[in-house]
Amino acid sequence: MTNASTARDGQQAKERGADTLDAVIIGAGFSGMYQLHLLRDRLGLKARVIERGDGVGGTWYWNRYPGARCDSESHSYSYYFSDELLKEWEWSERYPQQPEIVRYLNFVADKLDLKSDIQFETTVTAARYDEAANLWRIETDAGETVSAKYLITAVGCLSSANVPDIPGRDRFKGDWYHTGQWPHEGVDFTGKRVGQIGTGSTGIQAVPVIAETAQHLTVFQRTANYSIPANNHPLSAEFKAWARENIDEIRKTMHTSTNGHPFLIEDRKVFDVSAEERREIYEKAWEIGGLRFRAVFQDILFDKAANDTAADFLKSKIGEIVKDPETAKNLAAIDHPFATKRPPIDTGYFEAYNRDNVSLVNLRETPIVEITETGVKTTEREYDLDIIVFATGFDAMTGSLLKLGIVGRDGVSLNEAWVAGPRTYLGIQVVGFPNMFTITGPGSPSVLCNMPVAIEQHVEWITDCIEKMEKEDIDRVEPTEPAVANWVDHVNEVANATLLPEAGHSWYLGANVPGKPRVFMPYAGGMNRFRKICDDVVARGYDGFLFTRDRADSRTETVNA
Ligand code: N01
Repeated sequence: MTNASTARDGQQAKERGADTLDAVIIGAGFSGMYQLHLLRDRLGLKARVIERGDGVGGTWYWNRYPGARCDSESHSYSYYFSDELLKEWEWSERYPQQPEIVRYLNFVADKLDLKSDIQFETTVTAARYDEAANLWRIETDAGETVSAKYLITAVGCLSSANVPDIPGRDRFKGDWYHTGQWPHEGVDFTGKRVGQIGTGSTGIQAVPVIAETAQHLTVFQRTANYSIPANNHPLSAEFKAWARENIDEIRKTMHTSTNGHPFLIEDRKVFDVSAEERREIYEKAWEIGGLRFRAVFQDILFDKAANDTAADFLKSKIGEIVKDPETAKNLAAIDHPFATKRPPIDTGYFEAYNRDNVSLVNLRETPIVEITETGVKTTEREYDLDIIVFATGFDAMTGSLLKLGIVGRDGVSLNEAWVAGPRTYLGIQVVGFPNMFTITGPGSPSVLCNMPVAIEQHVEWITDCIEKMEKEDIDRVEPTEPAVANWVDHVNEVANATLLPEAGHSWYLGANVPGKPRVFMPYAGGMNRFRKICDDVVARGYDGFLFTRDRADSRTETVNA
């Protein structure tokens, strides 16, 4: 399989003692699995993945809520490092459902024999940098401490569930669930009065499915949201053959595109065309469905007037679909420009409100006061419920990292280092945390990109960096403070050049978690541009990174300045 497996017994690995690993990777989703494969099978290093769940899948292992489906098209939601894997796996639908993604990741894990080096059902409780030994000491809830030169976090951007601290939450006598911690055995809504809080991408997917069996579903909406039909459908034999035969072309498009999707953003601007033509373009994009809608004009995310045309079109669609005028009005009362929050795509979301057993509560008009023993109480009335579903999102991008108990040089924790918000260089490394790499960390395109594309780029970059270190006997790498400062400025600058910060309550800004610093976290400059920046950094001798080596006289020398 791939050139990666040829170096399984590579010599670069230093002997670091039988109980010391070269690398510990935290998390067995898309990123941790690929990182394990490259470190173990390409570099020949001793690497272990530590994973909380009892199986691979990461985000998709936990997010088993009704209707869970990816919004990247399945033929692009795959590893592209191996043609063999691509040819052997067949997706069944345009957008893959959660169980199929987990099956896919198990297929890859088995094919690459990854599970033997994944320690399941183990939670990392702390990771401390031991400066004298230049090792990370990783503690787990199994009571063991594992030591490794490299610590690589592959914990995903949307893995730390945000369950809002609504007064009375613990008093509720019925059952409640967060969509990101869904029971593996599923939840039976038959004949139940269900309340769902949250109408982000998750909530919008869950509503139509829960509505099918619940006696009644009450949706509590705080911020109204745009949604575009997924137009999901089974993939034809022709399409599957086309995808298999055009791997290079598809990969090239994904690597060239701004968001890592298998389509490019059109060059034309909104006001380059007449109002009539624009309407036709939007109509056609609505029919095609999915995130391609956002790509029909290049200035939707940059020019408010341009954005308004898309926003108005999408709001008008809500009015056309939803029969009850009051419900339609509340659903269309959207307060932010289109695509400034992650645009959900749906299967029958707005249509669900035409069912007799679905109703909407506009929390902007009647906010939740408390959760009672029997339901949810707003300023207007109490709703009796058997089940509450929290589709309330995540402590995104930093939450899962900060939970790991990471402590760097001089005893400074990551929580202390990021007290005013995350500061990284390229989303990959943090000052004061030598040899720690964060795959798709804050400051990288990650969530603004088709994730596997962002993940492959980061994992390959990290692997190349570690390979250099192992070949050249380098002991440490970490970024310089000026490089981090410049990068943080650049991340802000590119975000501020877009309309993205206008969604003031978005999780991109950390605004959904009380007390979290408001910092625009993902890199909005585009995946293609980011890839080039990372390549240029390497071409300039890892500009902005400091490599150091311990000498025999126990002094430390700088390998590059
Ligand atoms: O979370 P969200 P999500 N009282 O934060 C509401 C990815 N994803 O899980 O907007 C009442 O977007 C909150 O209201 P408001 C994707 O990147 C992908 O839906 O803060 N309401 C909002 O409506 C996505 O963006 C896929 O006012 C409260 C909702 O809960 C990301 O995951 C599928 C509340 C949270 O929306 C997160 O999506 C699913 C409170 N106290 C997810 N607190 C696909 O691939 C929060 N809310 C398709």
